Amino acid sequence: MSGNFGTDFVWGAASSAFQIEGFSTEDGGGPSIWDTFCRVPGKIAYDDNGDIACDSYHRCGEDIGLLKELGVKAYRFSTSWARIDPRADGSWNKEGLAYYDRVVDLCLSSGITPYLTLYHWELPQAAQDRGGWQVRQTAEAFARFAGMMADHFRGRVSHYFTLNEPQCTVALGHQSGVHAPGKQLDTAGQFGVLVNQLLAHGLAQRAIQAADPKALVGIASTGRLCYPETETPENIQAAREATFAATDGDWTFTHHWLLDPICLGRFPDCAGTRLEPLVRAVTPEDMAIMHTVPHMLGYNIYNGHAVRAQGAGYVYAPRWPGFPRTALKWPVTPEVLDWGVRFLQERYGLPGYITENGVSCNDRVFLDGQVHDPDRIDFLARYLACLSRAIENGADIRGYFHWALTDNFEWHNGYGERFGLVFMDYPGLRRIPKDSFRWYQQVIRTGNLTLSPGNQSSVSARSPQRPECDLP
Ligand code: IFM
Repeated sequence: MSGNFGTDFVWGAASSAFQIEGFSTEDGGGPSIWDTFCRVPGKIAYDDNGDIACDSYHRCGEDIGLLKELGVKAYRFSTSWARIDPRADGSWNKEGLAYYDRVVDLCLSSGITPYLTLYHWELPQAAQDRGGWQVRQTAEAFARFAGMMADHFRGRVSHYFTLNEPQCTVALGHQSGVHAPGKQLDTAGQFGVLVNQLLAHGLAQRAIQAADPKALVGIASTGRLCYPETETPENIQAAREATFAATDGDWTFTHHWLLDPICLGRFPDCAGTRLEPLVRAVTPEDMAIMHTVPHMLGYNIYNGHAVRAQGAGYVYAPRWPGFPRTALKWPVTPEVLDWGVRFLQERYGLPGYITENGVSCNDRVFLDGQVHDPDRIDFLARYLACLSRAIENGADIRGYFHWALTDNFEWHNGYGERFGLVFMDYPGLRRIPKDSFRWYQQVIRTGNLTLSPGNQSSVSARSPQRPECDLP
């Protein structure tokens, strides 16, 4: 099957600084909250840490060579704020910045457009010591950093994402505490962290545009998405409602609590919830800052919920025993790249990019020395077929960044999870392109989603895994 991806479609791959670079403090860089968090016993699986990671700090040439071989048009990577601005006070660490000059210049000389994420969770520890995302000062410091970056990279970088998945900074960093800085705040505290990130986005976008009026700015969002269990009008409406529901229970992991203020200038309607008084306390002046509409939205999408209409409301369709899951036990639900994307498009109407999508598999080197990952190929073929369907139905999705280019440090799961198209042979760090690397290479070249050149069976745009049975 060929996807409906036009010739301008931006095929890419993604990474983030802390997950691949290692050597945070080399050449004058400062520690980030993740360096600190990794030192707390029991926080990271296998007691892993980011000290070396994939050593991309020294091997970026090899990684960008792989991107070139893959044939991507764009590379989404993040710059470590702590490496460049270790005290988060605007005093530049020139050597840290020089590393990103190399990354950007290597991309450009390889014909790859850099899509630069300014914050992918590596908050300078110095900023955390002053209150981190619980204080407004961090938003202001981030905006200064963003403006300086846009000034420095003017003419070389024209696509920026301000923050990556602020939802995770709230939910994992300040609610459950499984991510740095490991806080467990109450609802008011969590909402404060969201507000400061919303201010950070608005102030940063303005600073970027002031420094480089030609720059395009976005934000990378994640959260719950739903799709109809079967495509009846009632189920479609139910899935839309479930996607954008505002409840006390799970507001932190939703797209709309981030994107409504940014794109629509208001918070979701949350009458009758604990959030209502918090929302009412936001001043019109702050809302005006938050309401800085981006040029593009980034969507990081991995899975979703099937929903069916029930009475005047909806229910999540139960997942049957043995429901397909990834190595991380995340459900495999390709339809989310169709309906989830359509719902986001309807609500925000902005050009979008899938800034992350991919799968963790139990990859290993086989006896033949290769890394065979049919699970990933099957996953991507299904998800991309669904994305193609969303585009066919009017969703303005302009690019797709596979998460990730290489296996890397998967936060509190350490190096145990592998999301890469390229296998990282720890600890020697030999990079071995997986079968999926070759498969994605031919998708980029031809737009063809067939599973393998010898297998012409078409890929269904729906999950064929649903068992036929009479059970309710
Ligand atoms: O590895 C992460 C990434 O840093 C943020 N989005 C989800 C990925 C997989 O968990």
